[in-house]
Amino acid sequence: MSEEKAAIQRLLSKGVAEFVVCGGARNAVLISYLVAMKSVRVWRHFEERSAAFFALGRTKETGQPCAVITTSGTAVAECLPAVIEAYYSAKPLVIVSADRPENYRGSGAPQTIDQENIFTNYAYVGEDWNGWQPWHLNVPLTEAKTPVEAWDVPPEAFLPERKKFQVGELVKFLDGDVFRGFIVMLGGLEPDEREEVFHFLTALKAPILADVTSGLREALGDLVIDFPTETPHRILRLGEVPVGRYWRDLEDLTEVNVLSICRNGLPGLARESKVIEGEVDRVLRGFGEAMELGDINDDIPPARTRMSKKAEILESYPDSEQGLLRTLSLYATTGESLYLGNSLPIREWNEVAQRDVPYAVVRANRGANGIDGQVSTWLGASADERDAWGVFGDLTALYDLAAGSILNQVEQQGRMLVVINNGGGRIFDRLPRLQGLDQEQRQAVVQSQEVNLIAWAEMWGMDYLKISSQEDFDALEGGEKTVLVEVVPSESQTQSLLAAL
Ligand SMILES: Cc1ncc(C[n+]2csc(CCOP(=O)(O)OP(=O)(O)O)c2C)c(N)n1
Repeated sequence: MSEEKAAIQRLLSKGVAEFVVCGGARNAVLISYLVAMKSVRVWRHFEERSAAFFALGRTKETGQPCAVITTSGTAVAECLPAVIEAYYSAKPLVIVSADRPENYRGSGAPQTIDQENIFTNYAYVGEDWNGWQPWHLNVPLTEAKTPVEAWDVPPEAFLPERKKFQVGELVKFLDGDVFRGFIVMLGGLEPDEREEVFHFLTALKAPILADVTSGLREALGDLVIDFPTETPHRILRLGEVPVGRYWRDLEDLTEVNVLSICRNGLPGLARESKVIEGEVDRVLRGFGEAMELGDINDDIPPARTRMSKKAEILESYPDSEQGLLRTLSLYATTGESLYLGNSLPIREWNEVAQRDVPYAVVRANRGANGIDGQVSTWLGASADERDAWGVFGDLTALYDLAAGSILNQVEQQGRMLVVINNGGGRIFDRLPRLQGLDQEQRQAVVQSQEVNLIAWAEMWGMDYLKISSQEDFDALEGGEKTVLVEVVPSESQTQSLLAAL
């Protein structure tokens, strides 16, 4: 069997059934075999960084591994950011790098770098990949010629190792002194974790600080609070690290006992806290029926008054960033899925988005909090979906300009690529500890920019709509092609609204 076939066979035996192939000569035979195979799905991308994030998006959607095939040299290195994101979100991203034969190593010959173990501890290398982290398969290849004979072997089922966990810590936690204040913090959840979490929390009836990426915020209704009235004694965190400010505050609130239940087993806090590593739904099922704890600190305000003050302020500044985002959140309920790109849109969505209608699917990349590869991850995760909505900051979008090259391979009907163009990384303007920067320092941190996004739409054949006031929403409509929706908020209204809030 050829070296290429042997490598593909190894991937198939681990359940890899989707591939994103990137161009090159050294990997051309590998690509040729894959493209000819009927039993695997193949995507094409010219840029390895975006390709790897796209593949990560596929793993998020399917729960199955997806492999990127690269040539040798720096092409492999481009996959590092996606590998890191996959590592922290425990996703089966696979990188297959063609390499020059072993005797070339250290020679300085063209396109020859030291690529064995290039991802260090972020990717597994070896025979016993367990499916819970990225896998790097480096394949030294002699220069075989095309064409190759047709060959097709169906992939085996993907069977990640089952996580082993103890629920004793959770039993103790819920049995302890919860009457001194107890809240739940809900971060991003996997789609198959949501139902069990919903049942557990509706039985528990404790107040919940829920991120929109949990996919449960709207469904949990009145249990969801904006902020705790008093510092609670205990916090149970479920899913990914929550995006809101309160989680960061917890770093210093060391008197609060925190127990996290999450897939990557990382506490998400640098100070003392407890963790149970496992799929959240399986851990909760292992625990059994939750007893009602209720709300000891009266954190849950009557539903009707909760949003009314905020709604009033939003109405006074309709064309502020938050005002436009709120209207966008109403339109997005018609979508099949929602993806939130970077921190500020997620935070603002948490704060001002509508809460009456649940979004069918909510996704984000929160493993390492990078602003890179976000558009590509969205495209991968929603590749087969109509009416897919993605919302990104302007720098986040600019980071992933090559993402559009794969648009013609994904479903575009009703697709909405929304960019909140507030002229740079405005999250830094909102941080109290950065308020003392002078003008020049601020520009360097915020990276103010004035690009013309119409050109990006033209480049990849997208339709384009600019929204800078509420009236502009009248023209917002999905079509056959992706619509790039550039939202340009009024800076003065945003500042007034922030002051009022
Ligand atoms: C790869 C990477 N580089 C830098 C950062 C630091 N960072 C976090 S948010 C942000 C700004 C994002 O700006 P933009 O996408 O315009 O969103 P906004 O904050 O304005 O909503 C930056 C640079 C990061 N998270 N990831």
